[in-house]
Amino acid sequence: MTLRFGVVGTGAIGRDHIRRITNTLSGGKIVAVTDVNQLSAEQAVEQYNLDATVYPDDKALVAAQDVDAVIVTSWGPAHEATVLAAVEAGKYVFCEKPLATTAEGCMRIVEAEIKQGKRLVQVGFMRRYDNGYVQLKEAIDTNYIGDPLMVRCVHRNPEVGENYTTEMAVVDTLIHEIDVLHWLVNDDYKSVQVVFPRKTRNASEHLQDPQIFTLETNGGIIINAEVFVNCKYGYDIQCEVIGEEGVAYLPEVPSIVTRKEAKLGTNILMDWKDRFINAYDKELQDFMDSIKKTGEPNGPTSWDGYIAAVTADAAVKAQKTGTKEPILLAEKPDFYQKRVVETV
Ligand code: NAI
Ligand code: ISE
Repeated sequence: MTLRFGVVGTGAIGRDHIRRITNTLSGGKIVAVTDVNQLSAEQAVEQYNLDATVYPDDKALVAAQDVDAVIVTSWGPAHEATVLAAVEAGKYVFCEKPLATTAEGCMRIVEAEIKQGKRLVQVGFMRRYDNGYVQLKEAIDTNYIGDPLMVRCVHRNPEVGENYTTEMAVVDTLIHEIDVLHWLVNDDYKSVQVVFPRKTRNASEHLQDPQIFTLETNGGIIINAEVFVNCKYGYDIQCEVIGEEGVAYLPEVPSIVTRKEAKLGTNILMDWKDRFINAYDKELQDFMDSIKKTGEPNGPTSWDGYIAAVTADAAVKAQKTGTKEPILLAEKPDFYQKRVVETV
């Protein structure tokens, strides 16, 4: 069985997912596309030589008889409406982060999904599929480094566009750490605090950059996460877990090492698309395989989308107050308790 996809939003990552489903992965086919910029949708069809219909909007695409699953890669504020329409129509959804821009919006999706009686939604938190994070998790879950006590992370981008704001450091960037870290250490967050080091002259007027977040879990693990989106030198993701019996590091991306002119050198990637290319492939392949095998997707859930939104809200508040802000989650519904997510 081939899963027939409709794509809402044919920008950067929308096209990247179209490319991987069309050229790299197996079991899926793009049959429909839409974008508020119709020209972009038409160009995507042409670029990948798709046998796909261009729809005027997400509602028409969701309603199309031949669309089994919807990929949501529009701008964040548009996600909720499309996801809700697809879930209410009983269609599968792969939604890029954020699931919705508010915790209330995520909760509406959670409720709509529960009403359908089965999992339909997977959120594009791809780091859970990254080999390095999977190995880190194994070191924790097998108790190889003992109980985790502290985590230190770095999320650096070489630069960002003019429209990137202080808040986006949370909702666009830290959101990946927010998701992957609670999964990694098997604990929920309790509070978050933010401090702003001296600002780089490379950041725009409306962006405080870098920022340092301290998250505390219910079990007392302290996580320090730096977001620095104008670091200039590369796209750099680091993570170190300090346990009672040892320490585990996220592996560096393999690259040749050169010795030249009295220098030892190794390359650093510049683009997030390259850093997590295998993880993006794996998450979508798993989405398709799992639906075929079990009738439900297996990756990050709507509830994970909700946890990320609540945590992001508290972090944005902490940016403004400068104090420790509590992270208060609703009780996890039984519907998601039963569903154990395995992404290895
Ligand atoms: P983009 O700006 O390149 O593309 C978004 C596209 O969606 C544009 O072509 C725009 O015209 C279209 N669009 C906006 N609202 C729409 C609507 N209501 N209906 C139909 N089309 C609409 O943005 P990009 O970088 O592709 O990001 C898209 C989403 O993916 C964002 O939510 C972003 O946070 C997420 N993302 C996730 C990444 C990850 O690592 N998992 C990486 C990059 C983006
Ligand atoms: C971008 O939107 C992403 O999702 C990338 O994965 C992330 O590393 C980057 O910082 C974001 O701006």
